[in-house]
Amino acid sequence: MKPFATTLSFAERMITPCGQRTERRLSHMRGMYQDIAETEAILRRDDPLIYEVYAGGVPEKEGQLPHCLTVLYPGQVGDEYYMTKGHFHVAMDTAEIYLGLEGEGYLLMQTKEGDSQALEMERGTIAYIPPYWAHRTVNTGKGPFVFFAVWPGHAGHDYGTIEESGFLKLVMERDGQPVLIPNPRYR
Ligand code: S6P
Ligand code: ZN
Repeated sequence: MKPFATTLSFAERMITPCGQRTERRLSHMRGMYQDIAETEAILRRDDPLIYEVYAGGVPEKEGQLPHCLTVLYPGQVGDEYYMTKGHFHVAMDTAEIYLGLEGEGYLLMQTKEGDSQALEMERGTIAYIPPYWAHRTVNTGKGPFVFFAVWPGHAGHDYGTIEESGFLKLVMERDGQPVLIPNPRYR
């Protein structure tokens, strides 16, 4: 492999050239939002784009540092703000760094032992996700919440655990403000 550089375009909110672009629509997140009836009602009309991920083109291999740009759009399903699926790393003892570039939101984190933490993120926030912590971002702002992430190449992504259990905390709008509340469906 040879050294290379790519361009993070702040205006276009993408990495060029991009290794891979992934889009997550509401239909990819069925059952993840608290209000299942509202999810299904939205899906009968439309399939909104919730977030896009632009990968920087580095292989997910030991020794490498894959990185990507996430563009999480503003919106809500009922009172719950748009969010990413969230995941643990398969190699649990791997960390990750997020750098906030635009907009605002929360980085929700939790461990399998039931510890939970939420960090507020905005442009310039460098958030550190330690080993063993699952991570999900939530857009609580009016515009796109954009951040850059870097993680160890052998980390791997476990989405199944979160699909089963959900996150300990939900980020909901109450009187126009984001509030964190315990997730009644957390298992
Ligand atoms: C990867 C890193 C992020 C997320 C992205 C989308 O380790 O945490 O790049 O992949 O923000 O979230 P998710 O949970 O759908 O992968
Ligand atoms: Zn991760």
